[in-house]
Amino acid sequence: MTAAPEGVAARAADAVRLPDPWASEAVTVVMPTYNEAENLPTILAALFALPMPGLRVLVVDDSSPDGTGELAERLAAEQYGADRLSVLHRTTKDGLGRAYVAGIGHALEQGAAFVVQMDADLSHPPEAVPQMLGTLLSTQADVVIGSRYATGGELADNWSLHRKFLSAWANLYVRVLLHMRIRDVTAGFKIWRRETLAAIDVASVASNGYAFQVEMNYRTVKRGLKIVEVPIRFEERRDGASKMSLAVQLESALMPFKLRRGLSRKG
Ligand SMILES: Nc1nc2c(ncn2[C@@H]2O[C@H](COP(=O)(O)OP(=O)(O)OP(=O)(O)O)[C@@H](O)[C@H]2O)c(=O)[nH]1
Ligand SMILES: [Mg+2]
Repeated sequence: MTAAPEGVAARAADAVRLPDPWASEAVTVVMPTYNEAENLPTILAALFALPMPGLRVLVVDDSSPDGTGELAERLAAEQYGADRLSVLHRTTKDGLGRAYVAGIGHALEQGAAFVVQMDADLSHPPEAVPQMLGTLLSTQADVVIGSRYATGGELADNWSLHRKFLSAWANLYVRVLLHMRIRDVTAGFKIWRRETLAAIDVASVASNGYAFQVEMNYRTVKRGLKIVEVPIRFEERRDGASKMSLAVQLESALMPFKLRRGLSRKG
């Protein structure tokens, strides 16, 4: 069952409290949005309820017809302040990967020490963010993945059987083809150190959709960097429509072969 909006923020306020200076680290959540106006106020309320005073959010909106970008601007001006919430407006919807490359680049320019990748549809539990940062710092990992398939991780019961099957199949396929020992290799919920993003040259990552997540992992593994998974419970999107398309699925199916042959620009 999906929790009520107040429940999401209450759980966030109750999240793991990190000791200082960790609690106050400069963390930027980069959140791509396309028609997420129904979800945005809830996810932002939860993120800003976390006991992490250094946390900022950068919404990367591709001119959503439902006004998500303008709503984010309004929330920044009237509620959270431009120092905590900012919006990167892009003119065309050209996929999750492009939005992330632009957003992560922007967050690094603005001085983020850590970057969180997160969906806006309430699939990723905001209260896991402090735990993921704590794990990153305490295990000296280079990236931490919020993982549906690590021991203790969960998938919401209402995720359709079709989506469960597709996700499990995609994971197996990628792990076997690319020899990566990551349990949730297509996960979109992660926290990166800025040094890791520099080391994998995020600006040159070419793929989009789920393949973007895979290419980021592949570059990290190739450089011998350390990936740690933290179990999370993944919820079905609360409101709004899915942007999953056949193009996204086809790209995900082909990208592992490209990566294997080193065809991705800087693989
Ligand atoms: N800026 C931008 N954001 C996007 C684009 N495509 C998807 N998103 C956002 O990326 C996040 C993940 O997309 P989803 O539609 O939830 O994809 P999914 O999780 O595979 O599918 P469902 O949860 O079933 O809808 C959401 O916050 C979307 O609004 C895009 O082309 N541009
Ligand atoms: Mg989603």
